[in-house]
Amino acid sequence: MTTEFVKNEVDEAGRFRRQKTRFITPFGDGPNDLPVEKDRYRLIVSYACPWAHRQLIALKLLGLENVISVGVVDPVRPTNVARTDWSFSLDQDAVDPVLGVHYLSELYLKTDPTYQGRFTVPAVIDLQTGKVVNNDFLGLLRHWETQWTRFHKPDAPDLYPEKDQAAIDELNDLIFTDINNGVYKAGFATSQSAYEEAYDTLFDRLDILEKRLSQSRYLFGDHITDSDIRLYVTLVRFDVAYYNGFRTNRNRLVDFPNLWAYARDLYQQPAFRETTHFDHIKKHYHLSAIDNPRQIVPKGPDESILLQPHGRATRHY
Ligand SMILES: N[C@@H](CCC(=O)N[C@@H](CS)C(=O)NCC(=O)O)C(=O)O
Repeated sequence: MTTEFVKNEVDEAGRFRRQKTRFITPFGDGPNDLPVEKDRYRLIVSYACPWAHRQLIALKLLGLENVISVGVVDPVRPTNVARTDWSFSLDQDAVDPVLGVHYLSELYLKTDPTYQGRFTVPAVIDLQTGKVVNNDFLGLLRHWETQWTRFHKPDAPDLYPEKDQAAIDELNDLIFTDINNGVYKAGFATSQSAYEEAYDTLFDRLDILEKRLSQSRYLFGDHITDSDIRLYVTLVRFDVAYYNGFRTNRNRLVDFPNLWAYARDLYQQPAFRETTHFDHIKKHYHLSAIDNPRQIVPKGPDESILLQPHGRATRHY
């Protein structure tokens, strides 16, 4: 498996340009919205995928994990089919127990037999039809936060507080464009200049956030918000996958004092730790996402250092 699968998403200068999201119908109470109903949907994720990981963190923080069911694909892409796909080979008989399919592509093609895009996670399936109704990797998080409030647990955090919404949106743009997607732009670039452009921007933005996190525990003060979830999913993959796999190697996460302590702070909270599966992350990136002809998965780094004290809860900023 190689980066071949993104070949349609590279421009003439070798820059990675992500495909447009196909299924974006929002959740809500409007006539054309997806109805907000318990036990109606199944969210298909890969634990390796940062865009899917952010959904799992939000579901747990908000108490939605018993409202929306979750199916997990094998982090290693199937090699017994000619297409690039995700399989349910971790499940008994390699079949998703709820949807009864072997591959994610079956769900996309059942929804639209002419579908031409990549078969991506996260994908929300309507259990009434077995079809993909939303694979909006950017918008889904906001839906759980703002449209699913009637099912939030009583002490759920407000991940998108009204007073900070404009600032959160602005910071999220930077986090998405230059950090979350920035690592992919570096990793999937097909020219030296496109790679270096992505690399320089990525580290410039990380330097800005490093400074910002010297002044507050989280990105917006002392409460976790949507932006923290978005940043965490890239940070926690940084030294394990991106640093060598995507050549984002100016320095490691552990070399940034504040970003590293901040990542430990988040990791030590159940919604983050319990959804972080390093075995899936390492296998996916090193076996399926990057060229690795000998298919050897790096043994390190030592992930237990994420449990070292972070000191951020008691620090004065
Ligand atoms: N839906 C978005 C982002 C989600 C995404 O790229 N997910 C990755 C895993 S992190 C995926 O499922 N890729 C499948 C593929 O490229 O075939 C996209 O279309 O680019």
